[in-house]
Amino acid sequence: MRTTIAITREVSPALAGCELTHLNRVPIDVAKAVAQHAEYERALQALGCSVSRLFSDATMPDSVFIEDTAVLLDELAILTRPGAASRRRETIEVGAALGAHRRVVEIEAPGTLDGGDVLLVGRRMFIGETTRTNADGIDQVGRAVAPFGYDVRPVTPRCCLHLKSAATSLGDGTVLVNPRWAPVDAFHGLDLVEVDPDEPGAANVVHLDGRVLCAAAFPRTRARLERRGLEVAAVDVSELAKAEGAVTCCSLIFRRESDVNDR
Ligand code: CIR
Repeated sequence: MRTTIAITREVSPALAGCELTHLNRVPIDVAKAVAQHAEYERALQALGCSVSRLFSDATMPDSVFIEDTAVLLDELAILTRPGAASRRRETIEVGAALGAHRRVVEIEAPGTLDGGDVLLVGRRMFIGETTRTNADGIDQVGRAVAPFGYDVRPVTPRCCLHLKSAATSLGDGTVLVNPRWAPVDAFHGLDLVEVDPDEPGAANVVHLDGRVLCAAAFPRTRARLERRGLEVAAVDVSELAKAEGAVTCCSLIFRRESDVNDR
């Protein structure tokens, strides 16, 4: 049986001191966030993932959003240099954990990259140039992945933190998008599914082998996905959303190396 690994990271006791870009700061119930995060991990297990959780502490308020610290490909792992200076120390333990699974390459200064800006659709790798990810970071990714045939395409999302706030893959060349935030012209040739207009944040979903995990806050978009025949589970991540996080941000999902090599 193939093994899919999901690495998650504890909710920091300092979550309330998180970075915020597009949201106003409101009180966050950290205990509730911890409980929601545990539910999220159970949902990943229900999708077939083997979940492994890294520790956190009060020095890294945003550590639960582990997606931003790395990009996992079958061939290698890219350890990012997060755009927010407060988040850079998060990569230390993530790099150590990933070394057991992949060759690890690191983004170097002056490059910056957040994993939330990297959207892989087949061999097309769209990378958002945002407040977190700069052109140098994108160039470094391009050089690292060129030997494996990935086609890196820089794009510019609008009005949101990361590219994957605006668009995520549903597999088979299909992308869930908020057309007001996503660079839809760049997605020419792909099959686009739009979020419900009343749910602008709904484009961020985890897709795994034909099944989808979405935030419970977006029932109308969920219904759209179900009408397309997708099996969709929902998880309440309301406290994490107050820290500008969504469902992809809370895990690094990848195939076990031996399964990759078995193809
Ligand atoms: C931050 O601003 O870095 C965190 N408060 C939220 C990060 C969310 N990450 C993601 O969407 N990939």
